Amino acid sequence: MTERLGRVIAVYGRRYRVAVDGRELECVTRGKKGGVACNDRVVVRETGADSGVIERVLPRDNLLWRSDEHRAKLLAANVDQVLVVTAAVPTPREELLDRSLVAAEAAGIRALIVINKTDLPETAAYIQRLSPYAELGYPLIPLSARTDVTPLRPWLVDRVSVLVGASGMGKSTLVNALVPQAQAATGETSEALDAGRHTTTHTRLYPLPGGGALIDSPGMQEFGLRHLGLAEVQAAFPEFRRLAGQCRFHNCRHLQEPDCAVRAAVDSGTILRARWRVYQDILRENAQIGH
Ligand SMILES: Nc1nc2c(ncn2[C@@H]2O[C@H](COP(=O)(O)OP(=O)(O)OP(=O)(O)O)[C@@H](O)[C@H]2O)c(=O)[nH]1
Ligand SMILES: [Mg+2]
Ligand SMILES: [Zn+2]
Repeated sequence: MTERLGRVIAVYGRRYRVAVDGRELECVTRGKKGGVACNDRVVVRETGADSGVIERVLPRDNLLWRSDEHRAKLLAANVDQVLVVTAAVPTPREELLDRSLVAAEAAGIRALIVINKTDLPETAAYIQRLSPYAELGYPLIPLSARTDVTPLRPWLVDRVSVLVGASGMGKSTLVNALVPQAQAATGETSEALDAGRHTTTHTRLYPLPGGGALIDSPGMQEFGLRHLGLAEVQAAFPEFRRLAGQCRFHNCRHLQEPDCAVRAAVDSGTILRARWRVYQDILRENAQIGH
């Protein structure tokens, strides 16, 4: 049968839903190839009325992905921005925020921080805590997915945005508020465990009524960045980039080297120590520094 161009709009494990000429085909890939991400542009061969095979993935503008020691986990391709969704409740692991930002930077995708659940009293202090991120260049967008999402709307027009964050932060609630017909499942968080319940199980793209699209993804616990080399990790921290050329050694790793401008900034409080720790953790995991 004929080959057609399509766009991947949902990823369920190794099965894919592909939009082709206004129709949706259930697809698999041929053989064990590299992997397909949500919003990939693909060439599909139809194998039945509602089914097809992805023959190949067209070149990507960008790719947001995670990786651990075993494998790559593709989040989304060809996106305009990453919306890192966080909230004061359930208590987030802040590292996840930093790692999401690093992944976006390394993929060359701009990142915004959505602080959800402003209707909760805990949120005011959390917004304060995250204010240094605005100085790093990441817009902070506080809102309540339950009561008012208008602060986010202007950021979304005609853009493809992927939502990432821990379980229970309210990504799917946000999708439902912005895409009335989405009907994405949302889940109660567990107060006892102070955690989400991993309600969303697959990645899915929802077209926005005014143009653009939102990609919802399953809540993550870890954000592995094994695929990044030293230079890429360093370049993914805007606060390090500003100090480029100011360390004594041109190849300074900003660890224990003498006269390191980054460490001086950490000691003086201009760079957040927590982010410098995340930087070291990433290098350690990737075996770029010893223990
Ligand atoms: N108070 C309050 N609760 C919210 C808000 N947004 C979402 N929630 C609640 O937070 C819980 C988790 O919401 P979900 O949208 O399922 O969270 P998620 O990020 O999609 O979670 P996963 O799919 O597991 O990754 C639900 O009980 C929501 O009703 C908000 O703005 N305020
Ligand atoms: Mg969800
Ligand atoms: Zn240095």
